[in-house]
Amino acid sequence: MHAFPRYRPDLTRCLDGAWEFAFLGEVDEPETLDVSKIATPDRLAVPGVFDACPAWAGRRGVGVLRTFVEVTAGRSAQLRFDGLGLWCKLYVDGRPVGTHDLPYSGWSVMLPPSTESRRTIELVIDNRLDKKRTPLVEPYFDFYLYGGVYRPVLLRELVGPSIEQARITVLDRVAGRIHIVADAFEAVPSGTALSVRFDDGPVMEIADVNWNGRSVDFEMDVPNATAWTPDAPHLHVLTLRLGEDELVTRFGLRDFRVDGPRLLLNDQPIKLHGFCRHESHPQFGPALPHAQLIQDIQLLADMGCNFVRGSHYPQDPRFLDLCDEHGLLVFEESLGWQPQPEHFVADAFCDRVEAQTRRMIRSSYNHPSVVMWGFLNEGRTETPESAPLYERLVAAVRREDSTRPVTFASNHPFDDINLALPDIVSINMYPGWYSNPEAGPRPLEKIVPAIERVLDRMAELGVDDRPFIVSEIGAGAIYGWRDAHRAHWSEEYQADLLRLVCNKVIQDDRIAGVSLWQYCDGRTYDDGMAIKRPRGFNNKGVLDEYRRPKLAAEVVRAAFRGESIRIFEP
Ligand code: ADA
Repeated sequence: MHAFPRYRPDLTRCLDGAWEFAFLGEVDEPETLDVSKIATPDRLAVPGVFDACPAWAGRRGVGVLRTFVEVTAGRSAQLRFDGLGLWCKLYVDGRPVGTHDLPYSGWSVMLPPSTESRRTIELVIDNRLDKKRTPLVEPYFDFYLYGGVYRPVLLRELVGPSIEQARITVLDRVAGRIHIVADAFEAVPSGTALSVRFDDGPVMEIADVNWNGRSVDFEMDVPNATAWTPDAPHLHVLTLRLGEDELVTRFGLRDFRVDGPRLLLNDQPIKLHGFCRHESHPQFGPALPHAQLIQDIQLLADMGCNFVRGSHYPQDPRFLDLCDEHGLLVFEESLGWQPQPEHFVADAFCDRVEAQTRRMIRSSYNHPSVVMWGFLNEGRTETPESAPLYERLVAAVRREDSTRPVTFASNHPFDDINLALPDIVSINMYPGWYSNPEAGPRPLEKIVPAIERVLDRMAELGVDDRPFIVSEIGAGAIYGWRDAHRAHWSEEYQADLLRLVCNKVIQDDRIAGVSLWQYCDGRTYDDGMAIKRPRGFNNKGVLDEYRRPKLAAEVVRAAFRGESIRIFEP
C-alpha cells in the first residue's frame, strides 16, 4: 500500500516491481543520452538501488531503468516518485519530461495525454558524486549514497480538474477546528463544487467555493474530534472530491509547542527519548521494504522510544505514516552533512537546500508525528559565512509552516554563531568517544561533565530560554564483540556510555530530549575515511545493520522504559 495521500483506487496504479535495467558505468553527459538506443537486459526491483545489488555493488555511474504502463488514451496522469537519487532524468515515450537533483525527496511529474494507451517510462539515474549535477551531496558524507528509486512509484490518471495536495492546519485541537488548503494542478473556475468527507461520515458539499486560481482554503469543524497523542494516536481521514477526482489524506488533532525550555504536547510537558535513524540496510540500501519499516517501528517502540530523528534527509512517507499510527514523534530534516563555508556561499547549494527543505515541509505537513523541522546537519556554524544561509532557511521554514518549531543539529556548542535563531537548540556531541583521547582507556567519567559544560554554555549564550535537545551522542560497538576489559568497540563500552547518557537525560530538567546516535549500524564511506569505520560501517547502532540487538539495546530499553535490569558490571 502506498503512502498518503491516496487517490481513487481505480485511477491509481502502483509501478513497483521489476523494471528493465542496464548499468552503463561512466557516461560523460548523461543528460544527452539517447535512451531509446539503450538495451535494458537486466532487471532492477523498484523500489531498489543498483549499487546495493551484488552485480553492481559499490559501482558508480549511470543506470537506465525502463517500464511500461497502461494509461487510458487521452488522459493525462501524475507520476509520483516518493524518493530517488542521486540525479535522475525522466523520459516518457522517449521524450524528456524533467530532471531531479534532490536525493531522497519526492518528485511529481505530469504525463501528457497520448492517443496510445501503452506508455514507456524511462529513467536515467546517475549515482556519481558530482557537485554540478547534485549540489547537495559530497563524497565525505558519513553514510553511503546510493543510486536508484528509493521508494514507491505511483501513477494516477487524472480525469478533469484534480487536487494536487491538501494541507491541514489544526486551529483548535479540542474543538476540532481545522484550516484546509487545497491546491489543484491547474486553475479551477470559481464556484466549482468541492466536497469534503471526514472519516466514514457523510459527504458534505462546500457551498460557494471561492477558488483563487488553483487554490481554495476554508475552515471546518471535525465531527467526533478525537485528539492524537503518543499513547492514543487517533487519526482522522479527510477525503476531498473535486469532480471525478478524489484525494484522501490523514491528520491528527494535536498541538506541539515550545514553552520556555520545555516542550509541550497537547499542553502536557513531554521529554523526547529516541534515536537518530538512517534509512539503511546492507541488502537494500535506502530502498527499505515495507516489512523493514514496520519492524523498525516495532523495535523503536519496544525500546521505549517516543522520538526519532530522521537523519539526515526527508523521510520515506510510508515511515511517517507508520509513525503517525504508532504515536512516534519525528524530527525531520533536509539533506546535509557537515557543509563547509564554501557551500554557504554557493548559490546552487543554497537554492537546492532551500528547495528541498520547502518540498519536505509541503510533503510531510499533514503528519501529526512530525513535530519539528531541521536542516544542514553539523554545518560549520562557527564561520561567519554560515549566518546568511541559516537565517534564510529558518525564515523559509517559518514561511512554509508557522505551527512547528525549527531547529538544526549543531556540533559547535561553544562557538556556533547561529544558536539564537532556532526555536529548539539541538547539539551533537561525542564525549567518551572522539573527544578526550588523552583521558585514559575508559573516559566514562568525562561524559556527564561534558554534557554539563554544554548546558552551562547554553546559559552563557542566553539560549537556555528554549528547549535543548542532545541530537546525537553515542559510541561504536562491533556486534558480538564482548570484552571483559569493556574496551572501545566492545558492546560493553557502548552500553556503559549510553547508560550514563540516558540517566543524565532522564534526570536533568534542562534537557528536553535526546536522539541517541544511532538506531542501527549502516554502510558508510567507501574511501580512505573507511579506515575509521571498521567494516566500512558506522558501528554506533545499538542494533547492527540486520537489526540484531547489541548489549546497549537492553540498557537503553530499560532506561527509556524506566525499568531496571541487571547487566554484569565489574
Ligand atoms: C556526526 C554525524 C553523524 C555521524 C556521527 C559519527 O556527528 O552527524 O552522521 O557521522 O557523527 O558517527 O561520527
